[in-house]
Order: sequence, then structure tokens, then C-alpha cells
Amino acid sequence: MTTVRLTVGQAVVRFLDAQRSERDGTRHRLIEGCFGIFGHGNVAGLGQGLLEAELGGGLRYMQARNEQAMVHAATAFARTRNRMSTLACTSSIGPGATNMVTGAALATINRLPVLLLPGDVFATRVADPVLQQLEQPNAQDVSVNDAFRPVSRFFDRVWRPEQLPSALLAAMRVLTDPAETGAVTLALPQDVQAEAYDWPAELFRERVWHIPRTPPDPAGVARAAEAIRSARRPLIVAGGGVIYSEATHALKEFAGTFGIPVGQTQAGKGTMRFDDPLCAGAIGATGTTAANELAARADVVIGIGTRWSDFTTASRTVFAETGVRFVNINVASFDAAKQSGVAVVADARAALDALALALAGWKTEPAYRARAAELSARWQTTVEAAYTTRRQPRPAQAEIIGVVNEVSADTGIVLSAAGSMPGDLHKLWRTRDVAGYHVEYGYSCMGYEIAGGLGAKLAAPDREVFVMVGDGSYLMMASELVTAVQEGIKLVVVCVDNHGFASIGNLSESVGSQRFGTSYRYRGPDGRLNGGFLPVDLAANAASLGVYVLRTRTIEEFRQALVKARAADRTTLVYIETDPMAGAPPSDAWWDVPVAEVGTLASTRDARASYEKAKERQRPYL
Ligand SMILES: Cc1ncc(C[n+]2csc(CCOP(=O)(O)OP(=O)(O)O)c2C)c(N)n1
Ligand SMILES: [Mg+2]
Repeated sequence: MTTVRLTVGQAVVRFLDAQRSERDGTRHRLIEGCFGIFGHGNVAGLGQGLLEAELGGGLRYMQARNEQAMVHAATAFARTRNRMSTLACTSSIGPGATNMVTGAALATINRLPVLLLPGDVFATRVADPVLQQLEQPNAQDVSVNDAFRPVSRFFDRVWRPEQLPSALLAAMRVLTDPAETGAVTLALPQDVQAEAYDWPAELFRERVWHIPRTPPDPAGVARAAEAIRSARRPLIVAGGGVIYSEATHALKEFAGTFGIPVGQTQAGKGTMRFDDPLCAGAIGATGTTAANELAARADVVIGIGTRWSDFTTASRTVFAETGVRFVNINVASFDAAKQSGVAVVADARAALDALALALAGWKTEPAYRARAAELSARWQTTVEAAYTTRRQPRPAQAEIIGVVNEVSADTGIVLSAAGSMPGDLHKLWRTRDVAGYHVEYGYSCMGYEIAGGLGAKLAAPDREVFVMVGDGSYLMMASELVTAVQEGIKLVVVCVDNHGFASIGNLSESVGSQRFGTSYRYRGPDGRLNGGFLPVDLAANAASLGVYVLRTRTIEEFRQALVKARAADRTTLVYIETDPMAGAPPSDAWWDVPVAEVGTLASTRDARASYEKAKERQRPYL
């Protein structure tokens, strides 16, 4: 057997560089590069391996500012590439490693592949406790990296070089399995990373991971077709799985052929153009009146590639018809079985093709399709009004969304994650392109926005990426602006400053908690946080990081600045203050946020009474 003598760190880098993914005959590089922040836990192991790779034209290394952010960037990269490619992330031990745990949870929840390589404590334990080592008196084999186990779809710790080949192969299998994918973590003890071993040369050959289009079980298709044929008011709920499977064309055909309107989840908002007569837009707690009215009366709901999040079902209230039934097309049996649905465990495209054959000759009533088109057209009038509110003295967030929608045109990508922006975008964004809508709402993680924008732009350098970030999220993690500047990666960042947490302020008010602790204010004379606004200057902050900054006040200034930002050749931040009290148009959907059952405040008691009334609408969907 031919062998190659390399350290574990060098072997990992060389192996990753040789991995490929393939679907429908097209090959991709599976791991396009590696983000990292070095410390004693990886500098001499993986760090040395990455240096040799850079000098030899191997795996590309990029320096990040924050380990959480680099995982977000890798995740956004994978999402933009429809999960066919991703990035690896290397960290030191201890805090560098645990900083990645939040990113791991986000990737796993969103079903997005990302490879995490945290350093770990000495396998030999000679230098125990090394700097940053957690000591558990009752278990010497535990390190902080065990925190990755519940948030990873695969976890291994390579205590000995001999274990590496099986760990790497298993990691690639999970990354490329559409039903299992998520964060994949290989913890690498710092001494093991530097250790040399004679590896079989075979380990480093180019390896292709074929991503299957799993066909559905014919009996499952028959059951699904029977349920759909019995429906008078069917509704499709399209999720991110439709996009990852590249099934948007199949969805359009299917909906059109059978006359079934489509509601979209956050991850599925790119599945159909906003002006398709069968596109009812966003569904659920942040839904449109069109989709939610159709949902309220739907008798059969066909979920495609959705994990049925709480927001999608408006906390199990949006599907209100007695006896409503579900059909779930999903590549993961875990998701296909939800809402007690008829499960079709398959790739979305393969399942739609099979189901279309089984439904041949059937169609919804013309009156139903006309009603769906009318509801969607009415919602578009609402959107137009929201885009042109002309709120004074500070514009409404909906007006900002309108301008970004216009300026980003057909090929821009809008990206957001937390605050009031995701809900407003879900309702109001006019989707024109499948990749144009990137809102992370599985974990809705403040701080994803700028880091995610970096990853999306790396994955799609030909597109303009418009990052929509609130002041709260900006303050939580704007660090990767520096990475964008360093790498010459151009982002357009729209910083919407409403001096605090507008979303949680509104939520707080609705649950009787009086916007407590949600705006950025000094302490007032009574010792409470109700004084003047804090003098934070986020525009100056961005400029200090090397970003080109355009400050705007009115909506006209904002439009001009955004056009300028689009034309600029470097990362540009457009700053605007908005009115936190100007919310998006309602769709009367509910979200279950439990209110204090007892309390001294009248606001709490009133909110509790409304809460108990709303709870009555909740359905088990059994
Ligand atoms: C990491 C993290 N911490 C806390 C939250 C809860 N949370 C959701 S939105 C929000 C406020 C976001 O503020 P900002 O970015 O200014 O957006 P706005 O609500 O003002 O639109 C908070 C605290 C979260 N989603 N993520
Ligand atoms: Mg804010």
C-alpha cells in the first residue's frame, strides 16, 4: 500500500480539498475553503496545514473576526449554493470553539451543511489542564466541545490519527445527505493535529459524493393523490426544501396544472414569483392576508420541503378548517411525519413529478382559483400602499423595503435574520428570483446578517447582496465588515436604526410588558431605562472599520444612496433612522408567546385575557 506521511492537520486539509458533490450530472467542489481564527489549539496543526496548502495552491484560507460569524458565513454560503458546496471552519480550543456552538445550532436547524473543526484539549493529557480547558472532576474525557453534540448532526473527536479516515468519511456522508445534513463537528485535540502518520494514499484521491433524488414510494404517492383528489380547497405550503432540490420549476408546473395556490414559508419565499396568480405569498404568523385566508379554509394542505415551524402554522391556528388534512413531501421522514400528514418521503422534484402523474385529469374549481388570484391581487395593493406610506419625520421600515426591492432588481439578494425585518420582508418582499430572498428564520439569530451576507456574496460573486440589519443586530455582530473589507468582498449593508429592539418592543407591548427594556436609552431621573436615546453612531462605527458609509435621512436620500451603493466597488453601508412604531400591515395572524398568568399590572392581566382567548383557536392537527 502506498502511504503518505503527513500530520493530522495536513491530512485534513488535503482530504477536504479533494471532495466533490454531484447531482444531475453536475459536479461541485464540496468544501470551497476554510475560515479560521487561530489560537494554541489549531495554529500549529490545522493552521500549519492550511499554510502549506496556501503555498501549494490547495484549500483556500480566510481569516474571520469572530468564530460564530464565520460559521454563519459558511452556512449562508451553503444555502446560496443549494447545499451543494460549503466551507469549513477551524477554531482554537475553549472559547474559540464554544463561540461556534451558536452557529452550529443555526446550521442544524436550517438543515444547512457546515463543517466545524474545533481544536480540543490534549489527547495525551500530559499538559492538563491546558489554557482554556474545562475540568470536570467526574469525567476526564469531557471537554467544552461536548456542547457541540446536541447541535450537530454528526460529532466525532479524533483521539488518535488512526480514527481520522473514518471520521472524515462519515462527516462527508452527513454533510451531503439531504435528510441528515446540518452542522458536522470533528473535534481535533491539539496534540493530535500535529502528529504525523503514514496515511494510505487512497485517502486523498478525488471523491465524489452523489446527492440522490430519492424517489417516493408509489404507495405513498397513491395515498397523497387520493387525499388531494378529495380536496375542494387545497393549498400548497412551499418551504426551503423546494429550493434546495431545485424544484421551483416543477412546483410552478404542478400548481398551475392542478390549480393549487401556494403559500410560502420564510425559507420557501423564493419558490415562486410574487406576481404568479397562484402565489399567495407568505403564510403564517408573518403571512399575507391572501395565504392566511386560503389557509383558514383549506381542507388539504400539501407541505413541500417544510419543517412546519411554529411561525408557518401561526402556532397551529392558521389552518382552521375542521378535519383539515396534511400531505407532506419531505426528504426527511422526521419532517414528513409532522401534523399527522400523509408522508411522502422523497426529493421534492421527484415527488412532484410522481404526484403529477397520479393526479392527471384532476383540477380545482375555476371559482377557487379565481378567489386565490383575487386575494393575492388585493394583498399586492396592500404592499404598494406600505411601500409608499411617506411616514414623517422618519420613514417606515416598509418604505425602506420597497426601495431595496426596487433597487436590487432581478438579480440582487436580500438577506436578513432577526428583529422586525424578517417578518416585514416575509410579508412585503416581491420575490422575482429563487435565490433573491435569503432570510434566516430557523434560528433568527441576531448577528447573522453581516456574516451571512459575506457568505452569500462569496457563493454568488456576480450578484449584489443587500444585507438588511437592525441597530440591535448590528451591535451584536458587525465584525465581519472587516473581513469583507480585507477580502475585497462587496456588500451593500442597509443599517436600519430605530434605537433598540422595535420587534421585541411591539411584542412586549402585546403581552402587557410595556416595551420594558427594549429601547436604547439612558437611565432617567427615576432610575429606569426611559431617559434620552443613547448617542450611538453606527455609521461612524462602520466607517471606522474601513467601510464606505452613506448617511441618509429621508426616503429620497435613501433611494439615491442605495443606487450609489449598488454602483460602488466596495462594501458600502447605507444608514437610515426609521420610525419603530410604524409596523407592517397586519394579517391578523397569531403567535403563541405565553403571558404571565398572575401579576400586579393591569396591562399583564388584559394581555393574559386576550392570550387565553387566542389559545382557544389553537388546534392539535392530529
Ligand atoms: C442572538 C439573539 N438574541 C436575542 C434575540 C431575541 N431578539 C429577536 S429580535 C431582537 C431585537 C433586534 O433588534 P434590531 O436588530 O434593532 O431589530 P428591530 O427589532 O429593531 O427591528 C431580539 C433581542 C435573537 N433573535 N437573537
Ligand atoms: Mg432596532
